[in-house]
Amino acid sequence: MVGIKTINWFRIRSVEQPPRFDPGVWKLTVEGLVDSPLVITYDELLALESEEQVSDFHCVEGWSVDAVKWKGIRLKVLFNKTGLKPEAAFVTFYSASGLYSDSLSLNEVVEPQVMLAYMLNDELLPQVQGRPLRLVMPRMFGYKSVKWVNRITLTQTQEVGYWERAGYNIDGVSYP
Ligand SMILES: Nc1nc2c(c(=O)[nH]1)N[C@H]1C(S)=C(S)[C@@H](COP(=O)(O)O)O[C@H]1N2
Ligand SMILES: [Mo]
Repeated sequence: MVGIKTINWFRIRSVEQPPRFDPGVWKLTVEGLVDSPLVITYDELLALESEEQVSDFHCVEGWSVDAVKWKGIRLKVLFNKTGLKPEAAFVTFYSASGLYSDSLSLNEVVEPQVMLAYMLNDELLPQVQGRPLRLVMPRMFGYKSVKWVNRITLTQTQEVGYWERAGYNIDGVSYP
């Protein structure tokens, strides 16, 4: 398609410049309503128990990518390390840019096809597609799949994400 930048058949959609990624400095933080906050390095992330899946991707604009192969970690792997306080009910994913975020309920985040992915079609995520880590939530529209995730917080009420402040549905499945 002329004039539309595609990679891995995705149309690149970013409201911010890809944040710089330095594997020696990068950290992922899990905090909020957890028993013990967690900070892990990039090497530690790659050493966590990982899984692969093939799932479709849908953008609210009406384009989809079929059969995307992802590799990454399930959220449970992180939560098993941090423990969760009984009041924890929602999970927010923040981009390293500080500009973009979105959230899921704790139930949604442990659905079978939800993961934090670091590989796409057998390669490390391209920088514009979230390197080193992005959320994958195939059941919901693409705006839920936060790129460049480096901070995850557990809260009692749901945080409203970037596109939801602009009117998109917080449930991520129906048109605004
Ligand atoms: N950090 C960040 N994550 C983001 C976005 C963004 O602007 N910033 N856009 C979202 C939207 S609307 C879509 S459709 C997908 C697009 O993913 P892609 O750029 O890999 O095609 O990323 C989502 N995640
Ligand atoms: Mo999107």
